[in-house]
Amino acid sequence: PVAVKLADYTPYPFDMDHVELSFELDPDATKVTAELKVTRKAGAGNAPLELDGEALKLVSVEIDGRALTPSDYSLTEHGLTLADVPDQFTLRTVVVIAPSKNTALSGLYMSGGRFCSQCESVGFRRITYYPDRPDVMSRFFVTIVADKEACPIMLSNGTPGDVKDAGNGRHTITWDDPHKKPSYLFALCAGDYDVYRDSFTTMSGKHIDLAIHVDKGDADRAAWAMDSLKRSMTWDEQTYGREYDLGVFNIVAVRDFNFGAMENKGLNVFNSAYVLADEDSATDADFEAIESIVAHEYFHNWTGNRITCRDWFQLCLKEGLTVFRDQNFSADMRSRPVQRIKDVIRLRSRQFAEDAGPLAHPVRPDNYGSIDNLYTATVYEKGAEVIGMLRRIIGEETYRKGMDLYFERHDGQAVTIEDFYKCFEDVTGKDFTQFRLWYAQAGTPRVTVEESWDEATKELTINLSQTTPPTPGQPDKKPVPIPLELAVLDGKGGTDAWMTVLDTAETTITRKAAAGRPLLSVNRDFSAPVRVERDLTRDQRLALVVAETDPFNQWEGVRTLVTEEILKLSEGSQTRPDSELVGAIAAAIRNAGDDPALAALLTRLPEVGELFLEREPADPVALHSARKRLQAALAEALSDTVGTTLEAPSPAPYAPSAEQAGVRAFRGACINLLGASEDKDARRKLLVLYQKATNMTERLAAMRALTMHGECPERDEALADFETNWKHNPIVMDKWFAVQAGQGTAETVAELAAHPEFDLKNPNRVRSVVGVFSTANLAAFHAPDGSGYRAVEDIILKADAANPALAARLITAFEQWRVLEPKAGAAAQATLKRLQEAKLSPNSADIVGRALG
Ligand code: DPP
Ligand code: ZN
Repeated sequence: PVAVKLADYTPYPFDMDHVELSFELDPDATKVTAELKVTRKAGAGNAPLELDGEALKLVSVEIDGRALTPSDYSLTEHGLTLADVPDQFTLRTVVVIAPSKNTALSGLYMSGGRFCSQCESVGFRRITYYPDRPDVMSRFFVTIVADKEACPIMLSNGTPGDVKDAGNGRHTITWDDPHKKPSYLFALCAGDYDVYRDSFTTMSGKHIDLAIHVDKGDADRAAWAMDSLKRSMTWDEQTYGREYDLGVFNIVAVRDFNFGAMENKGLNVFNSAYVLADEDSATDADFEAIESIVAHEYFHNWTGNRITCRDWFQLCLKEGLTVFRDQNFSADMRSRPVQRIKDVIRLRSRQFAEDAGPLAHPVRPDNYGSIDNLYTATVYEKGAEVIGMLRRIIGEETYRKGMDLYFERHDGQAVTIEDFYKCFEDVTGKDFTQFRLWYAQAGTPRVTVEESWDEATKELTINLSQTTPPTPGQPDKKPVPIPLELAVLDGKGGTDAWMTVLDTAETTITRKAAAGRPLLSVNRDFSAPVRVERDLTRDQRLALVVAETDPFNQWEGVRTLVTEEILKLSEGSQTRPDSELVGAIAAAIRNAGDDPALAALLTRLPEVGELFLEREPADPVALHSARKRLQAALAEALSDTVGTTLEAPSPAPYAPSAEQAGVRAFRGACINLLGASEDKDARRKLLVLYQKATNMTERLAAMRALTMHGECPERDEALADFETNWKHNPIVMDKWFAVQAGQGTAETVAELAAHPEFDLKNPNRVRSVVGVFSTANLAAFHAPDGSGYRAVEDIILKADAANPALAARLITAFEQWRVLEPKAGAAAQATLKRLQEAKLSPNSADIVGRALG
């Protein structure tokens, strides 16, 4: 594919401020009529009218009621161009599309027999001819005509008019969205749903009707999503002063969806996995994910919809900012330190890996081959970290002032990162040019910390330096401003904390201590998304963990210790886990008992993928085995705690509260330790835990722990029982597939792919097998004989033919081939080369090409 470049941006030469769309819904042949009021912009010369369009059957084109003939326009597979058009006119096009044949899940398609749409980024051009770019904003009027029986409910953006009879068993409705919006925020859903309804009164007293549309029989399972929505609405009022701006807010859950969810104006469409939950069918992690995704999409109403992106290079303008907002919402709903740790785990395992490989790109890229491939951990997660650093540097109050100015100045506009930062420059009087390097430079900065102590002056001298490694197309990097929260600790709870912004390559700080040599705590609360390198001995690290007063860094200290231990075990410089270290970690876990959610996180060992970044070449098989040995040692050291924890009953009656979830998280961590335990009785205990579980969190934990033991009758019994009980619930069955893909071998993948319920057309199902296997079961995926790659190659090829966005995402699992031990590395490279030879979609070809480099 030809790269699109940020530097080539030019404004669209026409305004299109009024759009009337009419849909005559039919799965095989939907007629779409579009009436666009077009006005040439002043100074736009005699530019032609260029409209995007893909996979459309053009029926007619009219200008101001006059029919055009094919000689009046040029039609290609990418769009429609009209060379000579007046300065002001109405364009009317009629096209026919086939939602039932749309397997790409972009544009208008069918899911579960209902109509649904997904337009971000460029799906609208698969609905009608249109300038499908975010800087063209229009007021949309949408008329839907559909069969009364098949589609009793017809939804689009904005405010609904009355439903009227349309003859022949059909009915019709017109939706009016008063807020101008780009085409990617358009949505249409129609079909037969059960509806969970509620309402909300905004801070200025406006009444909003809320509704969540789900599969028949599922309405009760939308209660948590609704509760999350109302809490999100309140939070955005209280935290950002943002009120909802329409009389209705609709959510539709669909089973077949490429994203997690989509923030269409007034009509959010969700992957049903992020809507439906109850104690019996969903885990605490599911409840937590629903809460955060509902919030994320709702928060987009202001950061994304009211103010949108000028072009797709600015994607982080809405995504990074909105992730930052949803992370803070979750922190306020739950525990701030626990939320921070989880966010950092996610950042490290996905974004740091991306930043270190061939797909590395800046938070705001300056070119792309395929826009679908830009929805990355870097844009989302690192984009959120950058906003977090901004807030840390200027302080919460000033951050809020800058955001207020941003909302006031740019409401109704499509803007850039520069526009956003101009607001912060205006409220602070500071220059953010250097700070914006965070948007332009790829790669994770490394901060090296060295310290020396002068006993005579009682001064600790701290030397800080930074470098950012080269990334594709960016050999040399400049220093970025890194806000580092630091503290010296006296070991008795005394903490002298401050923040330093490291904005040069190197700096030296001295800090006076009252008494003896203090311990230095660095990057507290993970104040910057960097890798901190410190040359400390194991004993120094242990002392730091004990003295630490920042919960994040306490966890971080334990993580560093276990990481070093796993590396030693994997390299053979040590054969057995060091019992002193294991004892110290077990003690830290027991001491954290009053915060079980934190204790659960301390019990978690870094995943193999996180360890890739620590050593090159990475040997996933050796790392996996080392990790297992350490986990078994920990299970033994904590066997009493595990026993007493699991003998106690699970909290009852069940509530998805943060408090109960914390208790269950630690119970889950104990169940997981039983999965690693070499105790002969562990499997039997796990089967009993599985059978007696009163909620999905513990039931699933027990089943997963059983699969950690490999093939055994107890595992088979649990898997068979689970399948029997849940075979009619696809969201729960995704877990059944995922648990097996997460532990098994290439053969397991082949078996799962041959299962009658495996469905290549359903992204959740494909991801629960191929996605989980290739990102969470790295020892098997990167097997040196290439068997793991062969297991997924064919599935990826088949998926690509139907759904390129899905396939391209799956291929990113190969991005680390260069850091792998030679055998696996060669097999991965060979697989990528075979994929390159195959006829791939542009999306997948883009990833393969960049991965091979
Ligand atoms: N639906 C995706 C998200 O909210 C893309 N906007 O992140
Ligand atoms: Zn988003």
